[in-house]
Amino acid sequence: LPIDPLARFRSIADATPTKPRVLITGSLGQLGRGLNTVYKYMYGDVVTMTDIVKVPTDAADVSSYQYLDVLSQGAMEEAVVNNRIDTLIHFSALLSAVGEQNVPLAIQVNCRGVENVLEVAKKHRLRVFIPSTIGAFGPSTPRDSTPDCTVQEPTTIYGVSKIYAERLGEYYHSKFGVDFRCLRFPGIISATKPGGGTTDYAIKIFYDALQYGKHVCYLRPDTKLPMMYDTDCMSSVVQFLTAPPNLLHRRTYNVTGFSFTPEEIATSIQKILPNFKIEYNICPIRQAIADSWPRSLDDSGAARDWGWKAEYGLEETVQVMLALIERDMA
Ligand code: AKB
Repeated sequence: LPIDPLARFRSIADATPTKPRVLITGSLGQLGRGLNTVYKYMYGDVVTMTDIVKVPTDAADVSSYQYLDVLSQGAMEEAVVNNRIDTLIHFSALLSAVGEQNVPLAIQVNCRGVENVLEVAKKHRLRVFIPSTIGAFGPSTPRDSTPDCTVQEPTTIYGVSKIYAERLGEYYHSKFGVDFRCLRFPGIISATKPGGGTTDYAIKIFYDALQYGKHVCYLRPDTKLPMMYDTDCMSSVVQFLTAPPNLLHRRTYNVTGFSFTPEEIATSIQKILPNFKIEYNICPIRQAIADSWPRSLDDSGAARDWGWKAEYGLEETVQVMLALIERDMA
């Protein structure tokens, strides 16, 4: 692998030896299992993983798992009390493309879920992390080097619900002192299944490249979007959650890796797999969403305040994704 994926987590754990007790909602989605593995590496068994589906039988990495529907505040409180939780990481959400297909469910999960999380955090004095997204911006936002503080007029229910999470979290922080922390993620590239987003092509392209030698992309070849590799995403979460509160000048920060178009990522894959081909069959819904989002994010606020820095660029990401998926397929 081009980068030692564990070095950063070792130094964060050394600098902050106090073990947290963490509950992750939606932990069987794209990011939860990876974050559980990171925490296990840093502090041992400190995570209670929760979700509403059965753990896949081959998921050897899933430990301390329990059913939790984020729409039940009582059940969430019970899980927090029984497991002596001090840090709640709220990953449950319907993403951008799937949210447009079921707006009432997106409102339930994304808005009611956040309300429950913040109430439980207030009552039990929890540190709480809720991810936001480039989807919280819209067509009237400056699309290049989008700053932390700018116009936010999203056109998807996902974006609307994420602004609600940002603002409600900031409100609970200033009104009730809840230690709310929020990062706006770009598309996350991981060797795990994504769940109904607009940036999902940037994962599927690797599986297709190795399995079929060809990917049919639902976005135009020149659609530039900001992205970040999985390990950088994990380290942004643990680094931000261990940052002393006095360093934080805001509670919601942009973080990002690098930006590319489908054409550019295909060219990078072709450097390793010369016969790989990309074709296009545009999905108007996902294209319209992508066209309303930033092309790149300015994350200098996170860099300045708590030392955030992404390590993976496009070339490293392509190398590591192909290596991991090839290993899993073997
Ligand atoms: C999506 O595409 O909906 C997500 C995101 C950028 O928030 N991956």
